[in-house]
Amino acid sequence: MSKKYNRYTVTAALPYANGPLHIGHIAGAYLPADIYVRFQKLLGKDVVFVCGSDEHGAAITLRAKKEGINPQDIVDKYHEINKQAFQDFGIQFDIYDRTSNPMHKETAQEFFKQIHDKGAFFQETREQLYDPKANEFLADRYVTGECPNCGNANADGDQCEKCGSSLNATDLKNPKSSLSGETPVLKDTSHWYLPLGDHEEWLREWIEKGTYEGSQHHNPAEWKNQVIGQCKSWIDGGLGPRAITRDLDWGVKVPLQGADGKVLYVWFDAPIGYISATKTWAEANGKDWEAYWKSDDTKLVHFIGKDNIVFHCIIFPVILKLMGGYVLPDNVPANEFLNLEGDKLSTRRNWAVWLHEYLEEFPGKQDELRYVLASIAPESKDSEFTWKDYQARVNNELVGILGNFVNRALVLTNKNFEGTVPKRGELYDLDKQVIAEIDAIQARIEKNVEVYRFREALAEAMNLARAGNKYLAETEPWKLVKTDPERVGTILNLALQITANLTIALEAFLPHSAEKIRGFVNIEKLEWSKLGSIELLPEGHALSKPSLLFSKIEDQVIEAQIEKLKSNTQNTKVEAEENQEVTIEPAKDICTFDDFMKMDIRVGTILEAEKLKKSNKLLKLLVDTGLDQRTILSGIAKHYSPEEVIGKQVTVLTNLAPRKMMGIESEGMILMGEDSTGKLAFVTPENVISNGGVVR
Ligand code: B3M
Ligand code: ZN
Repeated sequence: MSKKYNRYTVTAALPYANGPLHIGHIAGAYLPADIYVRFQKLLGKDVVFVCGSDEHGAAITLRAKKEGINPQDIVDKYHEINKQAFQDFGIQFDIYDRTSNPMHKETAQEFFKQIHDKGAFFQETREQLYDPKANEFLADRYVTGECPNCGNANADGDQCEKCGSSLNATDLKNPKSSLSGETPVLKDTSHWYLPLGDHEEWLREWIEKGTYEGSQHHNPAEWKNQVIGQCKSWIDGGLGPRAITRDLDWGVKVPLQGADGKVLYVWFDAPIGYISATKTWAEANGKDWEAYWKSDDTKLVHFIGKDNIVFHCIIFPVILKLMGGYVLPDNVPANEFLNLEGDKLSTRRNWAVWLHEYLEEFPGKQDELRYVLASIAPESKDSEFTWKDYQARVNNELVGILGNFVNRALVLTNKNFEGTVPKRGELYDLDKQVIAEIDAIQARIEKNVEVYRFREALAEAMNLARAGNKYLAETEPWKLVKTDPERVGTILNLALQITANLTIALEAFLPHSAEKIRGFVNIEKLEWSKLGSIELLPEGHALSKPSLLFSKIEDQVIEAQIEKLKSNTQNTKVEAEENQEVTIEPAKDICTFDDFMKMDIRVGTILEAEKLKKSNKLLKLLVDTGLDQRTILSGIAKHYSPEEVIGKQVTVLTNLAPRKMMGIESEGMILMGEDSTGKLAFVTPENVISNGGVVR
């Protein structure tokens, strides 16, 4: 089912203006969004690309308290730093707004007031955590403590950075106030609540079947498994009422009498920031903002990281439905997490590659980082950035494949045909083969971009350069110059057509390089529809002098970055683990090949996951083993939350005799590696393969 859309509203998660951006933010949401928007604009679509600073919430006020300045100074500082970094990196938002703007406050208050006046909230006085020393109620990030789901000792009051689950501050074990370090006490306070449970039925229909208000809204098969899985897990777990106001003095004031000292919960107001930003953009560009949020021929796509799924797939859709007349997202292609050099990226521990620092230390190398992050993006599972891999991809792929091809095509033409496109003569098999490659590239890229598979789409674009290199290697024009100049002309004509095609194929991914190559072949930006043509450069067309597209990254540059990372971070966690005494379990008796062959070990995918009320060790999993879908109980609940494992490919011993635990039949075993320090890890295939793949 592909609905007809005339307009696109694309949003990227509003980064908190309490710190700089790192490569995890870029790979998680902003680069995929930018590629998708550039692509749609290449196709001539009507698109608005919206983002901006998320400037409220405890994440901001905490930072302000720590730095001894007021929240407005914090957001002013980081709004500018982040806005500039996005711009310098080439993320082309149509507007980069901020939620401290009056337009946003007005819009958020209007949303709250309208929904409140419909009676959709209820007000209640409940016990909240209160810091007796700081004399303040503790919202969300003002509290840290042990995550009840995964045991992370540093979970925030509203969200656990480790397992992504969303929490209420009172859920935390051994809570500590981030203001004074004191143990908070419980104290009564009144707030407004959104009874999410009232919306369970339509939310479940919308998530599982893609239907909404009686018609087909979108195709759930186009949504990522981990997004659907996390939402189902949330809905199955019971959608409790959600407090949507807070006792804070920084934020959007609650627009009601008797609500002094109360502001809107940041996750109520922030997503409305997409709408207020669209309003501001529309005003400045003579557009009708409502067309981008209220016409059902508008495709709304939210680009986010997996820790924001519940807010974009459950809470914000409920708010939009309660407002009435707004479109719901056609897709929320959330990415998983990017890790860095074997550890999680962390602002707190300064274990990060900061975007603004990269841009300073690698001037003019935006596309190198775009290429590497797009190539390793955590689209279906967490992935890893290492500086060694960055160097290898730049040197072997950008320099070795793309740069090398473009350079050879241009240098040979400049040298043998005075820098003009030569005549194309008779075509032989090798020519026809490469022409077929050129012709096929458009569909290959399109089908991947439309389903948010940007890694594959970029690989397809690079395959055009690979095909060009292969063509030159097989035809060897440099050997024919003296004996058959006409043949050389034909070969270089086609090589130059490939070069011009690369400017279209790469535009959405490597816009700076596409522009440089356009300069080399002396053409303007070409429409997407021209991709695949071998008539882009007419005979006699004058080329420009080429220069090197990319330069190699030297070892010492990488070594310096790794040193910098290590010296920057206070990563005691890794040091502590490294110092822990590791003992090795004694080897077991020899088993025969026949013994091993009795075990039927398969690759499978975890479709659903939930905690068991009566056990803090077991997770109940629904696993697609390729043979079937089955329930397996796994003793990993202390190490992983349900949200973390959904969508993960795992190794399953499928013919283990079924056994009943906690009254539930468990059919098989998920294979895990566990060392003597108790550290646990899944045994997963290196690449995604089909479920049912046999482990031999
Ligand atoms: N400010 C990003 C985060 O959780 C959060 C996104 C808001 S999107 C409306 O870091
Ligand atoms: Zn957790």
